[in-house]
Amino acid sequence: MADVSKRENNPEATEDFSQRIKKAKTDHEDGRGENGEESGKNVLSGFQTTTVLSDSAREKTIFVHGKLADQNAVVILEKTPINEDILSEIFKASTLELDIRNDIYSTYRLQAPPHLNEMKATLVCPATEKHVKKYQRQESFLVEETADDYQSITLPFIQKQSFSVQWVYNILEKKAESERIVFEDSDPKLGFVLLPDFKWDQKQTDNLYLIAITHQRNIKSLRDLRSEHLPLLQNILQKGKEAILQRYSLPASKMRVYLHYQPSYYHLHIHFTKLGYEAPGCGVERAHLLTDVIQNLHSDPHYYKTRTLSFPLRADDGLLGQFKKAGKL
Ligand code: DD3
Repeated sequence: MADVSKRENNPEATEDFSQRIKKAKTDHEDGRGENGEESGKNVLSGFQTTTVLSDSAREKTIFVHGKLADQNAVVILEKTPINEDILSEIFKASTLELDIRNDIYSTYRLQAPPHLNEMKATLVCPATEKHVKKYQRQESFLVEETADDYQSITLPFIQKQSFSVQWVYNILEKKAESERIVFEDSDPKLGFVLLPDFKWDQKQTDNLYLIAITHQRNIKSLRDLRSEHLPLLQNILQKGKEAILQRYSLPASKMRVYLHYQPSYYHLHIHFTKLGYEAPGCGVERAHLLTDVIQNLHSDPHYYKTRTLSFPLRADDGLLGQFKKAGKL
C-alpha cells in the first residue's frame, strides 16, 4: 500500500505542479485539525445527542443529530481503515486481552495506542433541516427525468432552493482548505481546483476520494454540459489524472472519474475515486463516467440537454415531491 504521506520529489513533475504540492498534506498528519487555534480543544465535548440519524456496522459510521451551543448540529463519526504503515507499531505497542481460544483459533480484544486509534469526525454546525434529512435513513425511488421535466420541474426546484455553495467559493478563492489543494489550473474557462473530498481522511489510498471543482461558476450540473464544455472536461480528466499519479502514485487504470446526477451541490464538480473502493454514489443509477460524458458530447453537442436521465431520489427529497405532484411517479 502506498504511504500517501511519503511524497517523492519527482523531477518530471511540471513546474506548476511541483509548486502546488509542497505545502499540502501537512495537516492531519499529527491528528490535529487545520485550524491551529482549535488544536487539542474538543469542540464536541458539549454536543448533546438528539437522535441517531443512521448507522452502518459495515461502514463503521454513525450519523448523529444533536445540539451544540444551542445550535442544530450533525456529527458523523467514522472508524478509518487500518493502514499497513502502522501495522508493526500496532503489533508492538498494543495491549491484548484473550477473548476465545479454540484449537488453532483465538480472538482478542486489542487496544491500540491512542494515536493509532483515531476516528474521523465531521461536524456540520449550524446544520439546516436539509443536512439532518440528508443523513436520515431513507428509501429511494428512481426518477426518469425527460428534457421537459428538467425545465418544468427540476430547474425551478433548484432555483427556488438556492442551495448554498459558499464552501465551494471559499475553496476557489483560497479562503478555506487552500493548503489541501493537490492541483490547480487557474484558467477562468478551463481551470479547476483538485483537492481531497471531505470523505477522505488521506491516511491511505484505499479509499482515495478527490474532487475537481471548476472555476466556471455557471455550470450547475451534467444537464448544463454542451460540446462547448469539452475542452474543460478534457482538461480536468487529463490534468486530474496526472496530478493524482504524481501525488499518490495511482495510475488512471485504478481510478473512477465521474459526475453525479443529481449532484449534491449545483456547481460543476468531478469525482475521482479509487477503483475497488465502493464510494457512496458510484453506482450506475447516479454516476456518469467522465469518459462517457465526453464521448456523448462529441457525438451529440446537446446530448445532456435532450436525453432522459434517470436518478434516485430519497423519500423525503423535495424534488421527489415535485415529480409526484406532476404525476410522474
Ligand atoms: C457537505 C457536500 C458537502 C456535510 C458534509 C459535506 N469536500 C463539503 C464543505 C467543505 C466538502 C467536500 C455538506 C462541504 Cl460532510 C454537508 O461537502 C468540503 N470540502 N465534499 C471538501 N474538500
